This record gives sequence, C-alpha cells and structure tokens, in this order.
Amino acid sequence: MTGTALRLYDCLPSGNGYKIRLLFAHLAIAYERVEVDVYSGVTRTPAYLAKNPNGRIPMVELPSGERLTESNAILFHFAEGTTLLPEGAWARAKVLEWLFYEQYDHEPHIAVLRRWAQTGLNDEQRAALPKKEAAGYAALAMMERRLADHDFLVGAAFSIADIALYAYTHVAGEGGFDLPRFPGLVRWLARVASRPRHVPITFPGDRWSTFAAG
Ligand SMILES: N[C@@H](CCC(=O)N[C@@H](CS)C(=O)NCC(=O)O)C(=O)O
Repeated sequence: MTGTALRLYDCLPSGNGYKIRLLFAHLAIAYERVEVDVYSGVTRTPAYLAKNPNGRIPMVELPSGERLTESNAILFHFAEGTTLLPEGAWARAKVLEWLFYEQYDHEPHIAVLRRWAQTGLNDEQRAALPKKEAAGYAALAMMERRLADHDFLVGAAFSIADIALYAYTHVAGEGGFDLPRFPGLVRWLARVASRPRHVPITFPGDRWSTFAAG
C-alpha cells in the first residue's frame, strides 16, 4: 500500500462505512480501504485512538495526513461541488436535515437491531427491544411519508441524503424490520440500487489491507 493515497478506515459490514464506499463509487474517487475489525477492540487501542480519538470507523486519511471522521461529515466534504450536494443554502440545509435525522432517529435503532440480530440478545437488550423496534418503525414511517410521492429525499435529484439513508435502510430486514409495509420506501431502495456505479454493501473496494494495532 502506498503512503500517498486517500485511505478509508472501514469495516465491511458497517453501514456507516458503506456510505463512504458508495459515495466514492458514485464519484469514481480512488482510495485504499483499511479494514478495521471493530469487534476485536482494535479501535480502542492507543494506535487507533492516536488517529481517531473517538475510536470509530469510518475515517478518511488524506495524503496530507489530515483525517476526517463521522460518516455524514465525510459525505458532505467529498460531495462538495458535485451533483450529490445541491447548491443553495436552503437545499443544502434540507440535505443536512436528513443527515442529522439519520444519526439521531434512524441509525441508533435500525443499525443497532441489525447488530443485535447478528450477536444475539443479552437480558438488557431483550428488555430494550420493543422500544427500539417501535423507534425503528417510526423512522421508516417518516421516510415513507416523503417517499410515497417523491423519487428522492431532497428535491428531484439523487443526493448524499439518499446515500446516508440507504446504507442502513436497505439492510433493515436483517434487524427484523418488515420493509414491504413501506411501498414508497421499497420503490426508492430499488431506484437507488439501480443507479449507474452503484455497489453493494459487500463490495470491499479495489485495494484494501487490514489495520493492525502493532
Ligand atoms: N456517528 C458515527 C458512528 C460510527 C460508528 O458507530 N462506527 C462503529 C461501526 S458502525 C464503530 O466504529 N464501532 C467501534 C467502536 O465503537 O469501538 C458515524 O456516523 O461515523
């Protein structure tokens, strides 16, 4: 791996990481992906915390050595000047509206239930399940209210709002959510997946290595 490429610290099953893989595919941005096993504790080692004090993926590292974290901040940065981020303060704020919504009302329920389905539930999680499920369905219903009669989340064009929300929504079924209850949302999922340059969540990138805490 060269020392000068744009790097993405990522974890293949992560929807937050997938947002960036999908963005880079749409924008044909070349990068090297560094696979970080977030379930091994490596993100909390001094070597990783020196790069990201918040101990999480995704993170991009520029050839200059500068780093940017938070999936939706990364989307916002790289979409600047492209069709994936509309011009004008109002339209951009409408994109941010969805990005903040995704982080507060959507991802903490939809992504977490997907993870719990992979690991199995402890007693605390079992007790929290009904509230999490209800909050997840409320998040999907909110999306349905927009997508019942619109092709995309903001304006008439595909944007990083769609990328941010697609990432965990398209795998919500893995967390037990019944997506066919939301027909507009299901049509939107198909619309996003059929776009040229789309890649699936399993796409590991063209060049990748594994992060080792050393
Ligand atoms: N708000 C963050 C959330 C990132 C996040 O939760 N990353 C998880 C994987 S999906 C992670 O790195 N977990 C490892 C850890 O917490 O040690 C974002 O959108 O980037």
